[in-house]
Amino acid sequence: MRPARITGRVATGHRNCDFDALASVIALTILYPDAAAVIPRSVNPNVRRFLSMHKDLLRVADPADVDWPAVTHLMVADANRWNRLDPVIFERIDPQVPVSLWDHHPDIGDITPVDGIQETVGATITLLIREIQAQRKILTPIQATLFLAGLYEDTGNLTFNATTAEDARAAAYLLERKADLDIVRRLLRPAYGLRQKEALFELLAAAERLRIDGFNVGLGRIDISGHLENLALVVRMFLEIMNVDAAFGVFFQPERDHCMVIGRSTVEEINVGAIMQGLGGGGHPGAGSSLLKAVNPEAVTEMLTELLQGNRRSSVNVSDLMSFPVVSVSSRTPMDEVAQILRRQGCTGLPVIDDDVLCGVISRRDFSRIGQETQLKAPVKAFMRTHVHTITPDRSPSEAVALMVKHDIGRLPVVTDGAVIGIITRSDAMLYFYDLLPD
Ligand SMILES: [Mn+2]
Repeated sequence: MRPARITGRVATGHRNCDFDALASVIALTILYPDAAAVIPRSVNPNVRRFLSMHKDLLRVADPADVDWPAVTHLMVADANRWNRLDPVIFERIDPQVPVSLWDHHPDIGDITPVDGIQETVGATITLLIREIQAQRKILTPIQATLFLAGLYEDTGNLTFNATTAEDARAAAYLLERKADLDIVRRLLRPAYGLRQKEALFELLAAAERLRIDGFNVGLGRIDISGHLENLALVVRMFLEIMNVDAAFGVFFQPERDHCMVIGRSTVEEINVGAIMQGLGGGGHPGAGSSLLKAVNPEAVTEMLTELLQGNRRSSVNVSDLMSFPVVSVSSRTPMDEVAQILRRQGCTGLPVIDDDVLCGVISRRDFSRIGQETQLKAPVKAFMRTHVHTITPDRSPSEAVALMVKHDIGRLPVVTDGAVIGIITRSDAMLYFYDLLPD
């Protein structure tokens, strides 16, 4: 016998349902016990495994079990666009029905909610845990485990840049509620099979390496036949194996005339979500995707390259962080005088400039090569390093740091047209990364 059709209040999440979406929908049924949890027909493989194992413990329904015109309140979690939900919903639901929305995506979608919470945190489940704590609801260890899987999946175990302090507090709360880490790890184990391996090898063979604003970007396009799950994981591994800062996979399915674009980025300068929006998709700065229909994959790759090139973040560069005017010495300056200047300026090194030409760098470290007192009277020329690494003012702070780390130096003279116009130190760049710069 078919169960009675669901009416009234319904909670649902996005298609290709992940643990964050599933956890958030279950959390909504804890907050609103009269709501039915409705999971889209398309779920990701890890979630499908979880659902089949926990069938008897979780009450979830299929969109086909719902009498959509008789739904009086729709609660949406982890998506802010109608086209992210199961298509039957938008087709059949009464457009006047009030919608509540809980979502952590930074973009603005086309679902207009009457209430809920939309905030940019690491995972939607964090927003619902806030409510669960406020209402002092009790969680079972199974629920806590599922919620932690959602939280870890969306925040990369709290390491993605979108992770907030509240996400970490939510994780702590779930551990107190007896979330099982063994199970969480097993749930999140990547589903990497033979077909994913083939796709990865093809992608690597087709890979192009682009240089975008000082960052390395991997880009590959391959044809795939039939449905292939977990392409996001393939792109993630593509990024790691190519050892690039960001990676994009363009997957063309000829028989369906679909083109799936998936991107991953590990640097804030390359914002995947913004690039995917340019392709009609969406996502976060670190991860995003877009599904294009009836397009020429060649044109998609070209457009992606253009968007990447246009993504250049010109807001902050070395010229904004450097100090100037530059305190420098000439190559004839005696070492004891250099020591005094260093002490007075409170810095650890100075450029050596003769007639406006940079000829070396002297740092506190170089004083260790002084053997006898008399050498303090010797000119800096004898102790300075003449192989000097410099940077131009239009480079990004990350590039400056990368250069300094690579050559184990604490400062870079900023040079334009052969003249030193400033100096950037490792601490200037690091203060910027920690958002400690006065603006
Ligand atoms: Mn999410």
